[in-house]
Amino acid sequence: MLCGTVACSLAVSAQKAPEPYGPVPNERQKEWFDREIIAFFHYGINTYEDFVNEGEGKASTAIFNPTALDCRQWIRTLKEAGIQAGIITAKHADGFCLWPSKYTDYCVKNSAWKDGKGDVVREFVDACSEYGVKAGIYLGPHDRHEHLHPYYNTESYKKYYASQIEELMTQYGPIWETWWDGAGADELTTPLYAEWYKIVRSNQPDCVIFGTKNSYPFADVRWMGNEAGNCGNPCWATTDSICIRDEAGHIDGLNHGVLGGNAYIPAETDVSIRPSWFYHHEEDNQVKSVAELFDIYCTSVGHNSVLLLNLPPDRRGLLHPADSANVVALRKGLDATFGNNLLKNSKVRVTNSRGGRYGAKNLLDNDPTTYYAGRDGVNTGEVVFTLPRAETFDCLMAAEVIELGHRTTGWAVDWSADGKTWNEIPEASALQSIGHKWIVRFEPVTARYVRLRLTDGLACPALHTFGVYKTDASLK
Ligand code: IPT
Repeated sequence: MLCGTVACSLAVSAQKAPEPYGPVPNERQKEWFDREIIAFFHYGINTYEDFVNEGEGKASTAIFNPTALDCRQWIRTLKEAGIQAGIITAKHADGFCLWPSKYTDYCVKNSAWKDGKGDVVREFVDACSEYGVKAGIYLGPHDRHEHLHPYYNTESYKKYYASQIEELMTQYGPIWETWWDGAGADELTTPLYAEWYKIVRSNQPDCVIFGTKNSYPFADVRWMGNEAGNCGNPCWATTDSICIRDEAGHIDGLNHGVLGGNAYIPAETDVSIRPSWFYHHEEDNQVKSVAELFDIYCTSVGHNSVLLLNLPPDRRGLLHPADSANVVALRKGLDATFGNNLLKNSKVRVTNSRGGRYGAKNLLDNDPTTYYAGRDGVNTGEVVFTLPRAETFDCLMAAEVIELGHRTTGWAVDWSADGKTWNEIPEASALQSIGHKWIVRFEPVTARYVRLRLTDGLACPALHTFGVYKTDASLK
């Protein structure tokens, strides 16, 4: 059709994609977000000491002697649990290296394991590549073993760490994430990290960097402020690049992020499936239950974050069956719950419609590449869903188009039996951030009508998913 009128050209331009608002994710951050759960493997010399999680760097290398180490078993578990990335502690704070580093004797080459010929990092990256899982590396910046040397100073340590990160970034194939723990690392200054950053970025352009404290200027992703899985509500992916450096004084910058912050540095949620970071058989009966893992999933992945879940291998060098069973059961329960959006066959009515390809039906099609958007300059609106019949649900999920930035800043969800009298869901009555995924759980309600109210925003709404769900019994 030829279209020469003003009205027609307006209609066409109204169907253009919304412009991004504020800071937006880079390619690394987008891919990181979509993986949702990453496994953390705390494994090393601490595993072979009695109840040590932060070794002093004095334990003898001889004690590192797994009897049945099999990284393929770890990664098979990830596959079963639908986890697509893993990070291994190549060197924790004790300084013991899981690979035969040229630059130290404090490593596997002086252990009894495989007569000193083994390389755990190699076995790990090989297993990851065999199963199509992304491999990440934690090279602890803090190193107590090096501190024991009389000639320790940060200048010599800079070179030592640089040589080691270079070994790991150049000899082990693609490294998908690297983790700069802030624990015990206060003396390591930003200029030191600047040197190390160059080595990571030049060798591994796609590597996501977890940074905090003094490594923060190089971070793709931030710490979220606690190790209990509790991301703030709200939890913005944007932060203020200054305040985040001081964890003690500005914990909110980590846990909540900063609305309108000048940098896009989303929160990563590190939490262990056991009380400790390293394996201790005394904790075999304290493995987090499926219900606890689901709680954590909802307050991490469901709070606009990525869950970095620690599964510490045992002294054999294998994942304990209790850990594996629960993480696999979590995945089954997640699929059973979120695989069934009870709104899927609803009629959808919307007050703020951009039109064209951006209709609100896109919220229900389970396709993150299609989305609902409002008109430019109209930042609020309502979407009402009429279900074919009343359904009972106890959970809801919304997802924004993260490429377009944080847009909606106030939202709520109501239900109705008759489409006239509306009831607030108390837990969903004054929500703020959405981002990659926002999940809310509540007492079950039975309703034929559901209303999503977008009450505040920085730009017109752009969401690719909205749903209500019934939590699978296996997660309770
Ligand atoms: C805490 C560090 O201070 C922080 O920078 C980050 O690395 C975090 O660990 C990772 O969990 S210290 C910890 C004892 C809370």
